[in-house]
Amino acid sequence: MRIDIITIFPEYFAPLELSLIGKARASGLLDIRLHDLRSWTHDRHNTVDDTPFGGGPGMVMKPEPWGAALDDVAGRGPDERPPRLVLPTPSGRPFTQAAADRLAGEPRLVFACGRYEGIDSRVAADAALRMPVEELSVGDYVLNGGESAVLVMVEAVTRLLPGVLGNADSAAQDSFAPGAMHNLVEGPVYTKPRVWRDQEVPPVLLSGDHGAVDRWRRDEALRKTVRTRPDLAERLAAEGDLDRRDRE
Ligand code: 6GU
Repeated sequence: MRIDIITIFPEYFAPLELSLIGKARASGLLDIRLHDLRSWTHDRHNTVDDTPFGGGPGMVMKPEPWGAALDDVAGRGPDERPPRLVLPTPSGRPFTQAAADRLAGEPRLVFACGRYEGIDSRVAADAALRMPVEELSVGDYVLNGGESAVLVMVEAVTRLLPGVLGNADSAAQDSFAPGAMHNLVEGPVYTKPRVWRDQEVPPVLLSGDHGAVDRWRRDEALRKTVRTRPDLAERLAAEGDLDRRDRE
């Protein structure tokens, strides 16, 4: 997969050189390219923002540098498919595991990181004439810019690519595995020692009874989901994925 990120803070993405994503890049599995938006400005101050038409607080990102950047970065050869353009914004549709799965199936993604009060709205409308465009939000809170949201999205998407996770982690991609966020949140987990600061590991985990362990894990995942994500538990109940005993 190829990912292009356009930003006024390329340094923000240094973490993408670490750990599994860094290894996937080094091995050629992942091609992540960073672009400084200011290299598409022509004035002495490399201006990327201006005051909003209609008044109001803050600044809006100017369309010209964005238009030129997207022409260069998201342009395509004569018989190539254009990339999918992702615009991180708190006003976008929610970025969910399902959205991550969908984006992981794309050969090319371009992320355009807005700052200030956002990017002049004509940029998305113009890009949409040539490529699929979607606005995505990582949650109901306000960030200073799209950069940290793009770090989140890139990590959630790239860990789904074949070969990016080690074998031990591949099972986590099973849509019914706890932690995959397709149905339940993950319950408690334990490792050695068996007793730590007077706390014992639940005995069922030491029983060797794999069926009992599976049932216990599902029960604990359900209890945790009801406690921390009543919204998820409600939806599962409505979809008939929980039987009555599970909900009690
Ligand atoms: Cl994608 N961008 C910004 N600036 N704030 C956010 C967000 C994105 N998602 C939630 N808050």
